[in-house]
Amino acid sequence: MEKYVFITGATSGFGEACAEIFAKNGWNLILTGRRNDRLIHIQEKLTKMFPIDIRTLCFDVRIEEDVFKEIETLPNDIKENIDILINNAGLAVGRGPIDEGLIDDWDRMIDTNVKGLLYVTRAIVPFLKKNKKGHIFNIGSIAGKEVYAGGNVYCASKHAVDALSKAMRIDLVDYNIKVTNIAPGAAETEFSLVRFKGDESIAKSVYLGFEPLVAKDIAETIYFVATRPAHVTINDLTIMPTAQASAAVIHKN
Ligand code: NDP
Ligand code: 8X3
Repeated sequence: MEKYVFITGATSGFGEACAEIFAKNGWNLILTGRRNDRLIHIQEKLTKMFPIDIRTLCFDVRIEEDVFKEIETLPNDIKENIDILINNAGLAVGRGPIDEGLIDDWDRMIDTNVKGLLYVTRAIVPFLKKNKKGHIFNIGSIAGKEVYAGGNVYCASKHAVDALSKAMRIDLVDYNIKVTNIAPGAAETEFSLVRFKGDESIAKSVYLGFEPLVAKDIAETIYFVATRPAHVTINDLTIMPTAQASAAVIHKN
């Protein structure tokens, strides 16, 4: 198979799990993130297991110049064969009332979850458009459908992703490009460790007393959506742990 899947935030969580499932099914990969050691490790591991081509690009999605410069380094025949873009890189930083929020935390979330997603999309869409086909997955969140106490700016950034998914779908429908918004509930990845700035005990406590989603649950769903027939598109999916009824309601034992 010639086709490539371009994944942002492939160094852990959902992005890494997507790399694994697409690799297992014979897709070539372009893996991106800031932690180059992890990118190389995943590249080496999957290349040993599956007969596919894997490229890695190490960049911070917040730095516009680096996003375009790094993507430009890919050979033309690879860029032209990108079929799927998974806009997954993202994070929450901090959780608390609006009047106590740290401006730097807000900037990190908006710059990564909204502006970074836009930069990568702007760099990749011309190749999909030229092929008159492609599929963009935007990883939103239940936080992009609802708001919850202390979630203010993270929720706003994911509401922006939700809006962008709808807008992209309209802008790209004439080019046969599918756009799917994926909105997960609580999933145990490195997400809470990042949100609580490395505090492992708070991060672990988020998932106590119920069975959260794991990264593979999201990756399997994305793979299912990506492999529907050409005339079928799934626009939006909210995926929750069974114990979670809404952003703020989780049944805990
Ligand atoms: P992880 O923390 O495990 O993964 C986040 C990924 O994003 C990492 O690979 C990280 O790579 C990358 N990333 C973060 N900031 C940047 C940046 N500035 N530039 C490039 N890459 C970056 O968390 P998840 O897998 O859980 O999160 C993936 C997505 O899913 C996020 O958008 C998150 O908001 C969303 N989400 C998560 C949920 C959850 O409960 N876990 C639920 C709903 C949505 P690196 O550090 O190497 O740059
Ligand atoms: C991550 C899920 O509920 O912490 O997007 O916002 S939540």
